[in-house]
Amino acid sequence: MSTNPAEVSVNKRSASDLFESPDFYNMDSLLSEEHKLIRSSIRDFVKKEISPYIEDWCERAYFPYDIVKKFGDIGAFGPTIPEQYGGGGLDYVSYGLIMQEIERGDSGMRSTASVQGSLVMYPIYKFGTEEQRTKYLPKLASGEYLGCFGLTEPDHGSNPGGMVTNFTDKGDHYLLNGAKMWISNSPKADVAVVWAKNEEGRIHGLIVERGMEGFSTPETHGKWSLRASTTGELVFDNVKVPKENLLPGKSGLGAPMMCLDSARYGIAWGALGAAMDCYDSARRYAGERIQFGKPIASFQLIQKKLAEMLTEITKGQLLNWKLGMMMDEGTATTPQISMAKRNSVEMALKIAREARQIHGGMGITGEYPMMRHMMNLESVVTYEGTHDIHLLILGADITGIPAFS
Ligand code: TGC
Ligand code: FAD
Repeated sequence: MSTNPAEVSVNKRSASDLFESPDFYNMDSLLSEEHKLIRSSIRDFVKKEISPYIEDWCERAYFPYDIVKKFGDIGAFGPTIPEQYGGGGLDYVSYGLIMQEIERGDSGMRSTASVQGSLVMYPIYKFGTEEQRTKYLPKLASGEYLGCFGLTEPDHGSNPGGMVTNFTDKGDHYLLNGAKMWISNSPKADVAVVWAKNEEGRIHGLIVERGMEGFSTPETHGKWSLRASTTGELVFDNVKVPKENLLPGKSGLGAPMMCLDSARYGIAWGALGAAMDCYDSARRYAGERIQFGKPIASFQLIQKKLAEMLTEITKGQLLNWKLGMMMDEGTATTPQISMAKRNSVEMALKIAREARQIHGGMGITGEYPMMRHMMNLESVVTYEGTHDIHLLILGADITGIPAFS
């Protein structure tokens, strides 16, 4: 234990969440009063309900199920879904800001929220019947139900079009067989939006409910990343799915890909939040940590790190804000979303590593957030399309030549 007063005060201060967001280009001038209010209420929520506990949850690989109801109460589920179905009726910049603030707290917590909103509520709203919307959306919005999204399979990750999970028409119901892997929220989910092929090999979405015979959700253990998020499989062994549970509005791979557009957009903002948290911690620590008789912030190499971090964060803020505008206009394209997701996650990973270095040895402890963010971001750089798949999406857009296979 150090006897250096400066070091002790750093350790004590880091026990509480002092986060202040960088805004070097006055991005706030581009936000409405409502945007700022939403952001500050989610930030306050994170400081009170997530930051004090997150290190402990992650150490114990514990998913705090209570957070589901709390997210429902603050409107974190389905912010862009119309209010008549329990959603927030908000724009995409609001959605982005909510994801940014939650992931600033922890990527696993953001996963819980973005899966529910973009990958469960969105397809039910977009492709579901009025009965499906009324039956599921209000309960998902309030947090009474937790949902998950099953696209990835053990042998089909980057190539979801190759999926083998399938259903056959049995007259009064469908019979569903197969398995999904790496599914966020699955062990605790009440409902799953599952993508499966019919007898003609066409992909459809089905709503599968916990309790249906032959449906199980084994948990995936041993993750060194997203430890406060619960991940598992979805196993379908001759599950009888009522015909009214098929999402009729769209079929083909394009249907789940549209959901991914919305979720990847949220991740672009979320990862920016994680980067801002690491930068903020590094900036504060550099001002307080004394070496060679001076704060380490007075050394040029530390200033270089901080200056480069702020530059990348500012570029990311501008990119995300502009993308939010295009999402609201309905003009954002999949490659544009890929660029923002890819940019944010790579930037956040680099910033987490640099910020960790600024904290020296202290940076490897749970007293500061960088190692947790860094480990979480290793999932974020892989899910919702890997870093290289997004590069190939951009490459195909630039050249007109898909290089996936
Ligand atoms: P490709 O031939 O390009 O397309 C097949 C059909 O789909 C259509 N399509 C889209 N439609 C609407 N919006 C989009 N964004 C679309 N992208 C594709 C396309 O027009 C075509 O339609 P049609 O009518 O001509 O058949 O498909 P491909 O098989 O070559 O694959 C392309 C590729 C590799 C880019 C794509 O499959 C991909 O993005 N792979 C990555 C998979 C992925 O992202 N998985 C994510 C799983 S969910 C998850 O990770 C959740 S983590 C949640 C959390 O915890 O936060
Ligand atoms: P693979 O597809 O096997 O890829 C392995 C490597 O090969 C990667 O580096 C990839 O970039 C590379 N590669 C693959 N194809 C190509 C190519 N054509 N050209 C060049 N390189 C290529 N999925 C869901 O459906 N729902 C969820 O809720 C969900 N949550 C997740 C939560 C966590 C914590 C994690 C880790 C994953 C989650 N996923 C979920 C799955 C996630 O989307 C996949 O892991 C991801 O799409 C990659 O698939 P894969 O792991 O099978 O890797």
